[in-house]
Amino acid sequence: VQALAAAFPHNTAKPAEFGHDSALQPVEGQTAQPASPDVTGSTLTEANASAKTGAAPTPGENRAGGALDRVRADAAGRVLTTNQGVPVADNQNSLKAGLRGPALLEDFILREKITHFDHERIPERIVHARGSGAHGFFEAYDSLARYTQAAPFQAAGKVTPVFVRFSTVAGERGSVDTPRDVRGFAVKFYTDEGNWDLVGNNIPVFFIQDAMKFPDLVHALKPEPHHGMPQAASAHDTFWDFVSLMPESTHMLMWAMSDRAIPRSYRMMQGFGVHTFRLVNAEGGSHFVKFHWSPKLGTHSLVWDEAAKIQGADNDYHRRDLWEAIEAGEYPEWELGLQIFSEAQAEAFSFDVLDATKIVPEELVPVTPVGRMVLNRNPDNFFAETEQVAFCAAHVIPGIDFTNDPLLAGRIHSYVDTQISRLGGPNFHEIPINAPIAQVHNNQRDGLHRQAIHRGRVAYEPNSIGGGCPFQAGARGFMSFPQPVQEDKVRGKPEKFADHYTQASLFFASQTPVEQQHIVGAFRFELSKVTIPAIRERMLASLVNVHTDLAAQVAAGLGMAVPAPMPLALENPALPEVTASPALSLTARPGDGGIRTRKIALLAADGVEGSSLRVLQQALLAAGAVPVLVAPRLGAVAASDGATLEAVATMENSPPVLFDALVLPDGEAAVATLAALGQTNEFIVNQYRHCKTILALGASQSLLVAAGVAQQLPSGDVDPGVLTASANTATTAAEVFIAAVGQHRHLQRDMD
Ligand code: HDE
Repeated sequence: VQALAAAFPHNTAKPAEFGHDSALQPVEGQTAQPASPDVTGSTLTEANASAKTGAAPTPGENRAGGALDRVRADAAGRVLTTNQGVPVADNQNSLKAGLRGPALLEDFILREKITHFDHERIPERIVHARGSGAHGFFEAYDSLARYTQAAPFQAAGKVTPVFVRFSTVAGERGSVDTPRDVRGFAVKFYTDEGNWDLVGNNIPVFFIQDAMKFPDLVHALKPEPHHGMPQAASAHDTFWDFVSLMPESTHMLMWAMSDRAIPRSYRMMQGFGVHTFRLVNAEGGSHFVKFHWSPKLGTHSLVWDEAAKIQGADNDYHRRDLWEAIEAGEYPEWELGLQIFSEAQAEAFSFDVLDATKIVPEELVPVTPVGRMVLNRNPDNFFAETEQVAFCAAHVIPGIDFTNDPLLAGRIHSYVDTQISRLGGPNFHEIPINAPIAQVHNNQRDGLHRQAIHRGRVAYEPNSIGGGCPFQAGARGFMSFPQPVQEDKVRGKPEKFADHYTQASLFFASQTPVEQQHIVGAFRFELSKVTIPAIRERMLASLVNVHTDLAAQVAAGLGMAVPAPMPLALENPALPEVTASPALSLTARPGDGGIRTRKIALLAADGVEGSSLRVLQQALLAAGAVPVLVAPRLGAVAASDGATLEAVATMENSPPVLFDALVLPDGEAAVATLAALGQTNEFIVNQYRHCKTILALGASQSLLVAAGVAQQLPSGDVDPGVLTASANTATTAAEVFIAAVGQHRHLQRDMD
């Protein structure tokens, strides 16, 4: 550590790094070049194996950090220089012939600065352009050696560093965080045996079965090419034209129209590997596997009206949420679960496991928890890390292998190919965020932006001059599972792929009534934006095959009759093993009912009853929530007891959709001020419509009445999310309020 600290720049802002007044700081002017790309010695030996490969690291420690520290730059206390390290005397004025004279071509400082600036942007990802990333680690619960030799699963407690990027799919890099869309869930494991990327989504199936259709899908989904609209939205003609002609997309559409596509937070959504992969053990034995990530906080979503409004209130809603949670030390955590099954089992299933439009129901193959992932560090630089990270479905390690899923096959090609143009050449694996912590030695050379300085004259194999190095790993290396293949070359699909509806129906049938209503609402919204009636009708004809009620309710919303069902590609599909799977409902994973990191608005104005608000504030803080005092203006709010409260947000800059729950204050004067503001009504009405918890203290109950909010549900039952209390019972009220917020939403109230 001392050698590292002496040699490399440091980041003062982060714990466990080297502050600039540290004794370990390099001497001013001293050349501080990394001596070798290897932190603990140039070769992997028995002696340094543990330190290098992470056999027994401390939980929470991120070994990728060491590699990245070498390139982290910190200008604190440093002089401004050119890219050649030449100190710059004047960063305000270009070089001119006389104060009012022409600028001189000779001004290499100006030209370097402008030229670099001109090239600051790189192409955005063709899909998943908008995303947010974080560092963390994966920790295995137990050895899975009987199934796989994959490095992260070799011992209980083994820790592997990860970098994760969450994303939306359709929108451009600067688009919003809360459109209705699939979310990417890409995990890069920096394992002892090289990088393994599990490039998944928050939905376990996909729109298409064959990579051949991917460019068509994306062209249909992206803004229409003639006018570039709509941004980050599937609610338009070309998308629905395509999917209504592709019945294989129906199952995925059910998920995409469900609340899964509008998560409350990246921290509150599942992730899936989607394809069936293979686990291979040291003896060469193979099992099929499906990967599942489940969030510790439970799966929670927005409601559509709220998601749409958040697009205006905070474009960076999910990015901010992830960033703030990690900065606050509220590290998001997921459990990795595996569905492991044999090829013989797979043969017997009513569906084909090579078809990415199908799930393996959990009732058929249970999900076994095998480890946890914790994200505990924000990137230092968005571009260097989150933007330049290059995930690739082809990045597998010994012990993980592909199957013949034809969608996966196309992905194995696509990711490296796209990085070559996005990141400007074939050496993007050397960009620090992409570089493995396992050593890289091969005979690939040169290309744009080569970083490594290869020594010696040997760049071929076999060789004798270099002692035969680098040499093949043989049985220790990656060996493809020797699956026998002897077939005719064909373009086509196996028969089971043609069953487009059984699992779409299974999904719909497995939802709660409220979730079903949300799916109906989403189809209505999206199809109402379709301008060509024939497309709407075709889609309805497809939905009839999923569920007649679904089709009827969507048709009613569109003012259309239910058409005849779309003809089936497969008349008599195999009988499904299960017809309802509770695990498919978001309610299956409620979390622990806690309210950690939930944002709660406490409205206030001068004259507010201070003690009850403070009780609430303290109770919420103690429960790990984020109480935010919101007032008509920033700064001091004079409470009626003479105390001063500090408003950190205004009703103008922090609209109601940014909060998970609302507290209305006691105090006649404050309530009178709030009653006169239109925003107060919006706060109450939005929180109510979005099924959140509202607590009205004392005099503010009149605000509820004014907003037309009842404490009774239409069913006559008491609404558990509309609470009132007198200021002196604030302590008890806080407990009830916290329990109610822990419900996430009171969907009994669901209305619109
Ligand atoms: Fe991707 N996908 N994809 N995809 N995908 C990309 O790679 C592609 C698919 C996924 O945060 C691209 O680096 C093809 C399924 C994620 O950087 C590109 C096919 C799943 C991300 C690409 C698929 C995914 C991408 C664009 C069908 C879930 C973002 C930029 C054959 C299992 C990764 C890039 C990040 C990104 C190709 C289908 C997940 C073009 C050809 C299915 C999470 O290479």
